[in-house]
Amino acid sequence: MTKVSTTIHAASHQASRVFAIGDIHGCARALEALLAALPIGPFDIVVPLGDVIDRGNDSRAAIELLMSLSSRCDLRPILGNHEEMMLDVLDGKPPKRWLKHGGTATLDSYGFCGRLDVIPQEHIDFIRSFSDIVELEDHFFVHGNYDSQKPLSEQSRKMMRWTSLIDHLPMPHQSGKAAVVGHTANKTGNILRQPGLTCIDTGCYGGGCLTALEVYSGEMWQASFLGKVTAPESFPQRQAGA
Ligand SMILES: [Mn+2]
Repeated sequence: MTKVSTTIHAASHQASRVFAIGDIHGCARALEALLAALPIGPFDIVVPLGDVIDRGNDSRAAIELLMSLSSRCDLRPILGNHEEMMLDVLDGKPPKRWLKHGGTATLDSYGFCGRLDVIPQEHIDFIRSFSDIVELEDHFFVHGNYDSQKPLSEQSRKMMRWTSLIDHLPMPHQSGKAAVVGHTANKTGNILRQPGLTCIDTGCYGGGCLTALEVYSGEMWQASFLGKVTAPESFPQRQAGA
């Protein structure tokens, strides 16, 4: 069943912002630099869009960074297809598919030497707490994709976490809410913006960068794999409209 975490964001609350963060994929150095640059306050909502783990060199540290972030904002992580594969293996499914998709890097970051219990239970509990969808008053957040004609509570696992925007570029959702997604990487660093849909996966693992977007202002922060941050004032096209 779809786990929708519904939060009605109080738009009148001036102190509250909503930051979405793209696919981290174990790039802990980029995440650490990005989090240090973001002006996150205790009333702000932060939505990592999933695929925190796999492929990059430090999934363990990426998970730890998010766990500590949860004490200083309203953190609402989304489950990606990579977390789904990890949890499937922890639940007893064969590991072949996960290992083939970057799971070995995650296991290495935990010092795996044959036993899955090297992964701390609190990390597993944290990942199990991730939502399929986070729904606010005017936006919703999902890892990869959606069926525009189905209610958010009826989206399929395959659509939410596995379907690329290259295979299915959806129309605006029937709810009228704007979607913010990751999963389909654009390694040029450009985010995809079209009516009702924004994709901020800029492929940090594999030559791109890690993007954070404040959804109301459109302000964007990006961190390179090595942690060099570009802040909103450095994006001239945004300053012009400010
Ligand atoms: Mn993905």
